[in-house]
Formats: sequence, C-alpha cells, structure tokens
Amino acid sequence: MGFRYYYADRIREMMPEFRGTDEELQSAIDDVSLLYKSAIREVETRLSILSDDFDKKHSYMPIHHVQSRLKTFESLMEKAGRYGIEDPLNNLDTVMREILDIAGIRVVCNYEEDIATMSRLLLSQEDIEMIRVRDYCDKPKESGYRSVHVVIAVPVYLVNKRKMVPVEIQFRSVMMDAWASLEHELRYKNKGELTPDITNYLKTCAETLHKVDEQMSRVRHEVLKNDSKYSDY
Ligand code: 0O2
Repeated sequence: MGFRYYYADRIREMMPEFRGTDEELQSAIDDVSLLYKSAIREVETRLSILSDDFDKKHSYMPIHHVQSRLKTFESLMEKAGRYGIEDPLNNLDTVMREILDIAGIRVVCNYEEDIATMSRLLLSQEDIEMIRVRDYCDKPKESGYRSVHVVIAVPVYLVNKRKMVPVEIQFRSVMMDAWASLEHELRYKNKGELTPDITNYLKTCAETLHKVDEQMSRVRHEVLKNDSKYSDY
C-alpha cells in the first residue's frame, strides 16, 4: 500500500500553522492513513467472510458489492473546520475522536431486508463496538435519500498497540444505491444546486424506487418460499 497519498508540503501550504517539521507532519499524516486504511481492510475482510459463510449456509449472497474510501486529508481538515475544531493539524487526536467518517465503507445489498441481515451479523461480532446508527431507511432524508449509516469501532493491531478505529458503514439496497449515485452525480455536476422542481422530482424517483424495492422483495419471497435454505434465516 502506498501511503504517500497525502503530501505534507501541500497540507502545509493549506495550513501553515503546523508546528513540527515537514517530516513530522508527513509522519503524522501517514499514521492516520495507516490506521484507517487498516480498519477498512479489517471490515472488508469480515464482510467478505460473512458473505461466503452465508452463501454456504443459504446458497445466497446478500451483498451485491462493497466500495470503500479514505477521506482525503484536505477534506478531513475542511470538515474539522466545519466542526469548529481549532487548529486541527496540531490536534489530530481531537479530529480523530470527533470525525467518524474518515474510513467509509458502502455495503450495497441486493434487497432492502438484506441490510438488516448483514448489519446484524457484523454488529454481533464481540470485538466490534457500536458507536452510532442513523437509519435513513426508516426516516428518509428530505432529499429522498435512503440508507442505514452505522459507525462501528474495529480493533486494529499495530506492532506494539491495539487501537479501536471508527469506520462508517453505509448499508444500502441496489435501488437505494442507484438513486444516491445518480442524484449525487447530478448535484455535483450542478455545483451542489438543484432547482426545487428537480429536487422534488428526484424525491419522487426515490419513492418510486422504494416501491420497486418492496415489489422485488415480494417476488423474491414468492419464488423462494418453499426453499428450506431461504426460510430458515
Ligand atoms: P462522502 O464522500 O460520500 O462521505 P456527520 O457530520 O458525518 O456526523 P453528515 O456528514 O451530515 O454527519 O452525515 P450524514 O448525512 O448521515 O451522511 C453523509 C453521507 O451520506 C454523504 O457523504 C453521502 O455519502 C450520504 N448522503 C447523505 N445524504 C445524501 C443525499 O441526499 N444524497 C446522496 N446522494 N447522498 C447522501 P458526503 O459528505 O457526500 O461525502
């Protein structure tokens, strides 16, 4: 893995107030990067093992695909500023305590009900700590956005210490993900601004896709209702 993903000189240009040398700054940035990249790998491995075992037991893989991202250092500093963390570069411990989506994983499941199955399986692992759940399926956002955001802390074993590292996991169905990706793209293309008409239209699209999600689940249940591997989970 290449950790020269963040560059001390670029960060320093943005925030000249860092008190240490360039090497110290790069080293601090590399420490953050190593920790959170390792946490992402840890969670991805656990999800992949769960998916394989689920397939073995039920002949079905609930996960359609998984994506992950590490927040860029620039974006982390910008968010820290929005959170009111003063002098974030010299207070990385506070940044890491307050900002919970430095490591982000998106788990795209086939059906809406798979979200509960996968989140339950992951959260039941005894060395995982649950930090926060935001259920935007139960209560969609004003935009129409649906997803379940779970922040967990996972253990990462380094050479001489164990650190519990927070990871934000967004669980979505394929339909929810399709909507969120397209809406994000449209909003981004339009510099974050969409007219109220377009916003309303997109919200209607989200509701339509939600109905399709429910219908597909019903079809699935109908097709599989006599399959013993399906009915026992
Ligand atoms: P990225 O790169 O996707 O992460 P927090 O400050 O974290 O406590 P925040 O950031 O308001 O609170 O968290 P929220 O709203 O629970 O989740 C933010 C993330 O959810 C966004 O990340 C999106 O990934 C997704 N999201 C939330 N609302 C919408 C929406 O209306 N449309 C789409 N397409 N995605 C949404 P970021 O910040 O975009 O960056």
